[in-house]
Amino acid sequence: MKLAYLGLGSNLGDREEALREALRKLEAPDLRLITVSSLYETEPVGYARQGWFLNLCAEVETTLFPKQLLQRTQRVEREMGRRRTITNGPRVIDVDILLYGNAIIETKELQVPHPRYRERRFVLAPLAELKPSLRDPETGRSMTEMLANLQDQTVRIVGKLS
Ligand code: PH2
Ligand code: MG
Ligand code: MG
Repeated sequence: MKLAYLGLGSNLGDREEALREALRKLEAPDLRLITVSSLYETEPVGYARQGWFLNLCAEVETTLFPKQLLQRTQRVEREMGRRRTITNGPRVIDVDILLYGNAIIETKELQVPHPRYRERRFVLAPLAELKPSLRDPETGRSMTEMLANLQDQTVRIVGKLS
């Protein structure tokens, strides 16, 4: 069993329902949701001409190996009609593997920790809510420390998924 952290985001259609559906589809006997963060409404990062996102993070317990976990997240994205178009552009659903235990993985198709999560308030705010003292396996810095060092990017808690 490993603890992993997933980051989910949506900025097209019924964003809240997309997050709810993705969590439902991810869960299985080999992947259990432990805790789901609050819902955050977040300013788009990387490509400004798109709507604001709803983001959340989930702590999951899984027997899947990292590649299998990636296949699960990609299957859910595909089933929900995700099309790969503009980098960082609008999407119905995005499911990213942020952390997988203390693993450091550098392959062509999968990098863990997620290569950009340390600069993203839309990831660190919900992660710090789930586990403020959790440390990045590469730098040893806690989620709270990394969050404190970020430039502004607007995020606000809008509630919990029902
Ligand atoms: N995802 C991106 C790029 N930019 N901005 C916000 N606010 N939330 C996201 O989930 C997001 C983003 C690429 O996956
Ligand atoms: Mg992403
Ligand atoms: Mg992604």
